[in-house]
Amino acid sequence: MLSLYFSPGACSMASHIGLEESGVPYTERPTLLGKGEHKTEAYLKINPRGKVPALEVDGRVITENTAILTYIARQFPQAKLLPDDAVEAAQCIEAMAWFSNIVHPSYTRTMRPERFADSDSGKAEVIAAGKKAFWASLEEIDGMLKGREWIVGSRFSVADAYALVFYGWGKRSEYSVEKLVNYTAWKDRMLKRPAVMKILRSEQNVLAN
Ligand SMILES: N[C@@H](CCC(=O)N[C@@H](CS)C(=O)NCC(=O)O)C(=O)O
Repeated sequence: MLSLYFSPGACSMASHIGLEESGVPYTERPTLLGKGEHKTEAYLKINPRGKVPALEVDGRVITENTAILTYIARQFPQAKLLPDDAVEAAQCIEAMAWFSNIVHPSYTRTMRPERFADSDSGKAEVIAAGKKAFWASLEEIDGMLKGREWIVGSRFSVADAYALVFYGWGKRSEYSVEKLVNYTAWKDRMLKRPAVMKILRSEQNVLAN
């Protein structure tokens, strides 16, 4: 029995897409960040860090997209969500760790500068540095996709599910994502996947329009 705690528009979309791609049944537990539902006593029992996503597996909980997506891919191998080759599988996890450690936190600086500085000028500097770093990450992802159809290996993997979050955030925040030709062509390939489109629509993501 799987239950996914997620908030539309948040990074939890990566795990949401991964689960949908796996084809296994799961229960959706929307936990709306905008309404503070991630800070309620009930949710803090699920994830004491107060973050989405969280995946409940028969009463036990996994947090962090990288761990959730790796679990889904390994638990449901028939869905082929990790490359077969051991090095490529590790590279898939490598990409997700980088998304989580570097790419996501740079965007957080642009949206939540008050977590990093107190003064108005300090916050402005945090936003500017975050925007620069986030754009550099988008360009790096564009480079990773040069001459390739998928982030790692020769087919869709959970790393692709995760990479779509940042293209969507870039578009939502009016970065010039269309200039990233490889990333944009890959995004168009992603939109052809029924599971991806289903989640984009259900989360009312900007990429579904
Ligand atoms: N490294 C974590 C990041 C989780 C995270 O920061 N989630 C955000 C949404 S994008 C969140 O729940 N933020 C709520 C908050 O910080 O108050 C992961 O990949 O799962």
